[in-house]
Amino acid sequence: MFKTLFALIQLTLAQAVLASSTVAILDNQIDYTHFKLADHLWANKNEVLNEIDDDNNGFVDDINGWSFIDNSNKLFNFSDYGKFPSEVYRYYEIRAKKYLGTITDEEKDWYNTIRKDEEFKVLRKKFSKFAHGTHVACLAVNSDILPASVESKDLKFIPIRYLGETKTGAFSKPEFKPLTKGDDAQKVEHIRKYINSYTVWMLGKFEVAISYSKDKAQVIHASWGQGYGTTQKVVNRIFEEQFKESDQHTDLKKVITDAFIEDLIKRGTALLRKHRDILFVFSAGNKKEDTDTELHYPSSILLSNVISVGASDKNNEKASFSNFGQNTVSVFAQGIAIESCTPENRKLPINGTSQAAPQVSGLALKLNSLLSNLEINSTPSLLKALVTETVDKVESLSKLSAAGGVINQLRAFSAAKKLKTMNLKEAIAQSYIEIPNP
Ligand SMILES: [Ca+2]
Ligand SMILES: [Ca+2]
Repeated sequence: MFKTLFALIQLTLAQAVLASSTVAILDNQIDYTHFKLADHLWANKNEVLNEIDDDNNGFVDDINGWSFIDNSNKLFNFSDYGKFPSEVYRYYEIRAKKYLGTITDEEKDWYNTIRKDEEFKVLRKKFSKFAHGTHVACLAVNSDILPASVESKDLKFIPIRYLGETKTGAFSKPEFKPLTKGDDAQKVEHIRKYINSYTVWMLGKFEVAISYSKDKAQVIHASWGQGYGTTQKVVNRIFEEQFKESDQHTDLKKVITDAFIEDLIKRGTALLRKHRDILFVFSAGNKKEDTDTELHYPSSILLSNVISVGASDKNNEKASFSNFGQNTVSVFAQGIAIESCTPENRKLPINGTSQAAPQVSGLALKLNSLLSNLEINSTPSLLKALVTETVDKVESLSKLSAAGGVINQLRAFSAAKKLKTMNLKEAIAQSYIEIPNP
């Protein structure tokens, strides 16, 4: 009798320690009421809706997350519901078919016309702000494939409204005001100072969001970035405003662009190095660029707690649009016609590294819970190793990424389970025997 009771208590204790894992998603607004997300929404146990900052973290009533854009707990603009015509949805569906090779001639004509329409471009940008975060969030907590002992509800996300800018505070973008007096050298110095303030702004807001998330989440996810081309555009625009020209100072602009993006990566590295206990997962970007040489912030940051994700296609080849980098892209994940949630309980297939990366965050969450359940100490570098060293190895990806392949969830779970009885190297080798490379 006592033996049975003892066994029962043991069982209850074991169930009690089963661990949930949380990802903070830094994005646009997220429709957390979507039926696929509702069970996964993080809840702040130390906060109630009473206009008081109960947990004294500086954020009043942050019961489910925070909007740094509204500086409030308003995580989604429900007034945006119903604002987008069916053409926008059709556009994404047909674009997915284009990349899958199943597009018809009639659809191709429609697609090629509408994608060049200026009014439609504006609408698409608005739709992206409306739907991007929700699409990403559903992929990060997707539980179609789970390891034994991990349940769907164990995967949690914190919506962080991060993209955009505000009028005041850490999220207010510094404004460039051209120097009206002085010589060229002084004007160039003025530009350099502005770019420094821009870098400080970008890192500052990242630091604020990390500080908010760090004691709540094991993973911080960012499906966004600033590539070399965007950096160049920022520099060109400032030169235009300062010198009222667009085709001079070519060499100087390049020097300043290079220094700008290098400094972003350097200071970003210093920032993330301070947060070794968090795993950061970044999308590599969609500009077909080599992020080893054309640096992409923040995904070109090289640290053991950072995973940069490129997009692959159904044949495990690089998706045509995806960035790549033998050093700076850690791994690939599927990024074509990825079906996931959009607001208003809808779904849509969308292409992008934005879609590939949250699958890696999701895998890291599952691994983190699995390791906890196995009573194995989970660290960002162990999670990274389990994600990147259990890939489906692909010859063509070996020069385009550090891991040289595409994530394989089941093999990663297999390796994690084996850590109970063997070291990481052996566990990974055994996982390839259990699930052979295709
Ligand atoms: Ca609070
Ligand atoms: Ca409160």
